[in-house]
Amino acid sequence: MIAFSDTVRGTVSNNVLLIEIDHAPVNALSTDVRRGLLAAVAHGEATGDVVAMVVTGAGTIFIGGADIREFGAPPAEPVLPTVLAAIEDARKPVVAAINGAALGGGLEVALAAHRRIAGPAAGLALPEVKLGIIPGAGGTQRLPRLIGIPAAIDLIATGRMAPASEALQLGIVDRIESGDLRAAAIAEARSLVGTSLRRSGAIDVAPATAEAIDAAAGKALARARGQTAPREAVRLVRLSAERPFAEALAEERRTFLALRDSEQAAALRHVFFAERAAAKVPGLDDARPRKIETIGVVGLGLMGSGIVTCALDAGYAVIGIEPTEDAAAKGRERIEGLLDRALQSGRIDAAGKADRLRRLTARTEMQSLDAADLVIEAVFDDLAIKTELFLRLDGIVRPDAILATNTSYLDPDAIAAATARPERVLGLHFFSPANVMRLLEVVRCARTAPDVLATGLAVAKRLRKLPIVCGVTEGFIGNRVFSAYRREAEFLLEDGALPQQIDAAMEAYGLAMGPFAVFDLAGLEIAWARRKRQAATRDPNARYVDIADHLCETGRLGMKAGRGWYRYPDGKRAVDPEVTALIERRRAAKGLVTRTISDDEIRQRLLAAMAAEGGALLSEGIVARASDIDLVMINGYGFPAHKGGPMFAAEQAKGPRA
Ligand code: 3H9
Repeated sequence: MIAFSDTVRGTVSNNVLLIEIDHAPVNALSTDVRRGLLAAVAHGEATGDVVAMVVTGAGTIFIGGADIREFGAPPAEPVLPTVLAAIEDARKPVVAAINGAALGGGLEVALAAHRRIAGPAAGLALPEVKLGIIPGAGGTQRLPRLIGIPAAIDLIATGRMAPASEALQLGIVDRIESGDLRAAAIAEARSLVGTSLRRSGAIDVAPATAEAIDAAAGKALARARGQTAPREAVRLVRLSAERPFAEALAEERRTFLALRDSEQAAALRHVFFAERAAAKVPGLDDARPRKIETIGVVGLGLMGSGIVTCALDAGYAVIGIEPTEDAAAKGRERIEGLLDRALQSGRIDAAGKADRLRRLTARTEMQSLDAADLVIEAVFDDLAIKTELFLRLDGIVRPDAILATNTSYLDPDAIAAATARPERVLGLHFFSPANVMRLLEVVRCARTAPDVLATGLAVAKRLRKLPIVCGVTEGFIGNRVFSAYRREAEFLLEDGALPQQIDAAMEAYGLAMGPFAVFDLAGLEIAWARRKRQAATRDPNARYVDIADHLCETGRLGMKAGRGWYRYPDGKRAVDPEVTALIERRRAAKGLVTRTISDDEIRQRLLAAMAAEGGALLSEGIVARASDIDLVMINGYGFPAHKGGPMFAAEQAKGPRA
């Protein structure tokens, strides 16, 4: 065994140097790994007994990409392009044995090799755009040479993962080996000795029509609003057909280095590490999750059927409950409808659908929940209904079963108090549509036992959700921050801005929809009902904007009603002079003096309002860290990830500390 560095070692087998990267947890390409790889290739080239080389990863990952932790500092030598040039230019054959995920710089290593063999579980991606950057070591130039420009645009500008089978079909890998990958790669490397080596950089880019390229770019960029990196990725892939390899590589590198230091990249890196931090929940080190195989869901409406569908996707057996046969049948139909959509989009096949339906029972007898390990209620958000339900469930489910409420606004501690075992109760606040939205607020009630919380997190992970732990407060994290945002948006109306100006300012910032468009989409009646409930206890000295109340009184309840803050001729949002007149009337009735409000002021005030509410949540101990709030707003409320979330944006706005 030869140690080329602390993280790269080599063994010679059958005159082939097997170079293994062993840098837990994901074999990221740290300076030490790059140094080791370069030394290994030089050793292979210089050693007479070695006829070829194989590069592979230790463990279940090939290479997880550049070491993201090094991105804060200037690149250290040897930089990855130097290492890859050494691999590609080697006189002796180099084969990549892709044993698992090959991501970013990891896939670029494989692309520089002369042949690529993948294990069946490998996944290949250039996910750099998700970090606000583009591949910086030849990915935008070598990949189109292997698979053509349209396919390369699709992969690089979206960052999506291609499973091994697709990578084979596209031509990224040369074959899939289900048996002993290393042995197969060593044999393959030997078979290349004395042959003319296929160097990716020397391949001519396959011609593609302008229409095909434009179509691929249009599709890939459709969801990249406001983001720089996906556009740059498209530009660079196009360049592969227009400029010599070396020249285009230099342009790629320049772009990579500029983007790496950009605000968007800093924000997206923050999001990446925020997601990893969110998984670490204080006080759960010794808690072991309970085994969950059967999930009961009470209520098969829109929310309940979404929850059921994602539980079925995750392999659970599900018992769905509705009070009448008719409602149970309708619930089942709704779930089948969601599965049909997944079937049509190719996400599941017919066998997958049949398997999911086999695991589903839709019943009227609550008693059948005695078989459930976890019951999630998704019934009407009313305290009396929910407490009564929990009282009943408490008498039906096994003593070790867990009860979860999906309430959005009610006090889960009050719901838990209806049971004899409040320690087995927690909140699982799903977002609608529950089978699509990644966010899940996991509510730790006053009495929730640590292993119950740990189970909630384990279930969330299996459901492929992003769980954020939160304490009990009205509206939890997201709705509380959103309420502050709503309140400030309404203040802005009184101060002189109009809904369309506020929405346009926030959409220019990167939100898919401004606040008033969102209110209309969600419907105005729930917030109206809440305001009416709160009227008696509202502080008479607190600023209160009554424009929305007047709007609701005229039947303008949002998009479903055809009118709200906007009108919707042909379903499209249009400014309504009636709303403008109403706003002006309410301002006049209060005797307010209005002024011109700039778009910058709108953005600054709305962001500050969110950050201030986030600060309150932190100081009340409702949430463990500011970055958790960012993740909630990004994944549940459409805050642009490339701005890092409201807490991150507020910190950035303060500028560098002295
Ligand atoms: C790039 O390659 C640019 C090049 O083109 C340019 C070259 C010049 N670096 O996610 P997990 C840590 S850009 C450093 O929980 P999983 C992570 O923080 C890069 N650290 O595991 C966590 O640490 P901790 C392109 C990394 O099994 C631990 O590993 N690559 C990196 O669920 C476990 O992570 C990507 O964007 C990294 N690259 O998933 C891939 N990756 O325990 C990003 C992970 O201290 N990574 N860590 O919290 C992933 O997608 C997933 O981590 C992966 C494993 C699928 C690999």
